[in-house]
Parts: sequence; C-alpha cells; structure tokens
Amino acid sequence: MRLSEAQRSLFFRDGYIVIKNLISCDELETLREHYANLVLGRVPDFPEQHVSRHKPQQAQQLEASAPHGKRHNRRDTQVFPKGEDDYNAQRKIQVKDPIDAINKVNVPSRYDPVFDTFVRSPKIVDIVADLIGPNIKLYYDQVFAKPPYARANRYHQDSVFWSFFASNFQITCQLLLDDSTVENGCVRFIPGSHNFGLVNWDHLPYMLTEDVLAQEVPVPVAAGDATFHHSLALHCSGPNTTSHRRRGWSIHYVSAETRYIGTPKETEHIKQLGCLVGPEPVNGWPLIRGSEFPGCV
Ligand SMILES: O=C(O)CCC(=O)C(=O)O
Repeated sequence: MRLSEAQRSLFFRDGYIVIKNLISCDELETLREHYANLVLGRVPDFPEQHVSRHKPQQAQQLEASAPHGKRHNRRDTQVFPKGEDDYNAQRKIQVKDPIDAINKVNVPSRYDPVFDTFVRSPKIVDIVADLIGPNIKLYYDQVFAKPPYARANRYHQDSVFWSFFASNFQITCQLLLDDSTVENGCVRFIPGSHNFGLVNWDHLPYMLTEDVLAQEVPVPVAAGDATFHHSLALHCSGPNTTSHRRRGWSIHYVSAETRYIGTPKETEHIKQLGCLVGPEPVNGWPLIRGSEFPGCV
C-alpha cells in the first residue's frame, strides 16, 4: 500500500499515522502462532536472552513517584501516565497462561521465517519508503508484550536511544497482535513533537510541561492495525489495567543512507543486540530495499 499525499502530510504534521487493517485476520493468526512458538521454547535456536519474562516473585516495588501535572507521574526524570501503582498486588500473582508472562521479545524476525517475511513485506516497506525514501535497512524489531497489569512505559523519543545514527529520522512500524485500548495501555503521542528537536533525559520533564502533556493523544488500535511513527515523536504507553495482554510488534527501520557514528562502547553494545548481519555496524544491518552506501548503516 502506498501512502496518499494526505496521509504523508498527516504523518509530517503529527509525527505518526494509523493504518487500519494492515494485515489480514489469517496473517494475524499466523503471526500469533509463530509468536507462541518463539516464547514457548518451540524454536530451538531462539536464545532465551531475547525473551524478557515477568517474574511475580520479583515484581518490583519501585520508589514512589510524584505527580507531574494532572494525569502523569514522575520518578526522577521519567514521566509516565498515572495509574500503575493501583495494580501492584495483581503483578505479584502468577499468571495462568505462560504467554501472559512475557514482557518483551527481541529480534523475532531473525529467528522466525514468518516474522522475517513481514519485515520485508511491501505492505509495510512501501509505507516506510514513502516516508524515508527507497533505500531501507532494518535496525531492530521487538514485541512490547505488555502483560496483564503491566506498568506504564515512560515518555521517550526513540532517537535518544539511537545516538549512533547521525540522523534523527527513523521510522517505527508498530503492528498490533492484540487490540490495544486505553485500558490495556495503548501508545500515546504528543502530536507535532517530532519538531521539538532531540530532548535528552535530564531535560525531558521540562519539555513535558502541563501544556504539552494536555496535547497527549491516546491511540487505541485494533489487532492487525499498525501505527508508523517518527523517531523524534514523544510517546509513552499507559499501564495495562486489564487481565489481557497487549502485544505491539515494533519494527524499526533506518534509511540505508544514514551514517553510522557509534562510539566503541555503542558498537560493542550493538554487536550484542543480535540485529547485525555483518561483523561491524558499518554496512552491517540487513538491507530491506534499495542500495547500500559506504560508511553508512
Ligand atoms: O508499545 C509500547 O508500550 C511502546 C512502544 C514504543 O515505545 C515504540 O514502538 O517505540
């Protein structure tokens, strides 16, 4: 699917866009089956280190957070939607379904052929190309599984984590494996915040003033729908206040023309992530479409 001019304009106005019914019901079912294979140990090569599991006995009692405006809390420099402390007791109870015990799954596309097919699918890549151009690499993919009663996800810009890219314009497609609702912790965006520039952690609480937070838009979407967002878009997600999981598969794309500027420490870290196909990050990420560029990703 190609984006219309109106959809492109919407993306560049708000920093994100919703695409309904990106995949069919059958495709969704297949992805869910393959997700289960990965997390239930049916894919022998899939390293356990790529699955983060919720352990009720270790459910953290974090230091108290302070109110930050009317609908958010703050812990140090982290700002996030209110409400997660109402579910501290539920997080300590063992879930019945092992799929509900998963917090996050890293790089499923590297270990499962169905996930790999989707990261290369024109359904997704055509849209990415309409936003960042014809030369595209896959940086990383991860499923934010948000189990029952999971905590909120703090406000952030993806680019803050990706300082090893010289450009701050990458695209994430988040494809929903479950309905994502306000109650189970859908993603929330500040429209237009991709134009604010890069904001580091220390400055974030001062960027997220009451006026800015009043512009927050929760974006509930159905299973099989997707959102595409700019790596400078400020976003977070609320706590899961329900007994149902909410899995969002985030696929992060980068223009193949992006120069790699990682420090030796960042380079070591990237090599541990399991997302490279080459020995080094320079010309090391999987090419999804178009051409390679020397000195770039
Ligand atoms: O699904 C979430 O809770 C967070 C998603 C996110 O931060 C991302 O895709 O960049």
